[in-house]
Amino acid sequence: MQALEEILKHAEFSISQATDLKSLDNYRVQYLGKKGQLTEYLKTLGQLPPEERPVAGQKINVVKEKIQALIEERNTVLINKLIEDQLVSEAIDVTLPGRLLNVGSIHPITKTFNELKHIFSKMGFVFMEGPEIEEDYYNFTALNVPPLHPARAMQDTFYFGDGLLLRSQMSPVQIHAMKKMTPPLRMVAMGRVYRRDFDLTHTPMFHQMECLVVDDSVTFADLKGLLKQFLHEFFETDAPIRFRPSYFPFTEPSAEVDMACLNCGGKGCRICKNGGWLEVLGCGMVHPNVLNDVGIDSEKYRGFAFGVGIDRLTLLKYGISDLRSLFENDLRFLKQFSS
Ligand code: 2NM
Repeated sequence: MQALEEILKHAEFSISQATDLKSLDNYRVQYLGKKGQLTEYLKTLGQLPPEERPVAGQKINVVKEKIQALIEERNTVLINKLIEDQLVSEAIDVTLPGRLLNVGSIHPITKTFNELKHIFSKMGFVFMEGPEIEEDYYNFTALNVPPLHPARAMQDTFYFGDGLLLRSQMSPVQIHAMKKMTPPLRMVAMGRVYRRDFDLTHTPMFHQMECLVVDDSVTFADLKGLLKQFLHEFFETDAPIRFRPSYFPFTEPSAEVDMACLNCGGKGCRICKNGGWLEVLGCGMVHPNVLNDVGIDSEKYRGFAFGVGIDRLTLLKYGISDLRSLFENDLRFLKQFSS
């Protein structure tokens, strides 16, 4: 009896000192396991005189239940502590500022696309599209550039053979439109064009906008007025513009248009290569051959057209010095256009 009290006292002490579930389980084995101290006692019951056995057995069971209860109690305490520790260590501070989402930005070329669409829609132009793979006829022949004409060498073209090519300008879209519709016509075609050019200022794919008006009495003065309004609105400036005579097979007369340098105002700088002027586009009155070929009577109707490089417009407007940065998709560059 004395010894049982000793075991209980020991058990009470050691169980209360158990700091984790593993050591608590060790105590369970030590007292209640198959070879545990109490189990050993139960085995010795047989050696007692028969009349003492019930009392001793009862006493052992009482101690056993007490120890079981102690372990149970300690177990609950340890598990609660474990949960509490976990709650503390995994706590989330909901008052910390959130991480910013990585928000995308509109590509500068797309920005220019959108602005051009806005400007020309307001002026009553419709936007039309066409295939990037064209027939030789729509890209050249219908534009007054017959086979073997030297003007074909003005821009090197990607040919597929079988009379197919990658369009080298947006004018084939105008040819399709003129064949389908009847004047008066005010239309714009914007999109990708392809030429065999690759250096500091040329990429084999670039973007062009071509604009066409066909009506019974349009003149070069209308073209000048339209271009002046367009350039001033797009560049948000009233810088002077000038027309220089030029040559395109599909227009007569033809001109190239310059705008006073946006950077130096015409004094001469690195951007305008000290000339004071920036070349921005080509234009002219649609050649009678072109009108007649698409079935528009050149005695009754006139047209004017211009073509402009969207990539170049974008470089000039945003002061970007290297054309290639438009095509590299470097996020550090693109992020600057996120507003
Ligand atoms: C330019 C310059 C001048 C042009 C002509 C035509 C068409 F189809 F009506 F004949 N579309 N675009 C044209 C005229 C394009 O690009 C520098």
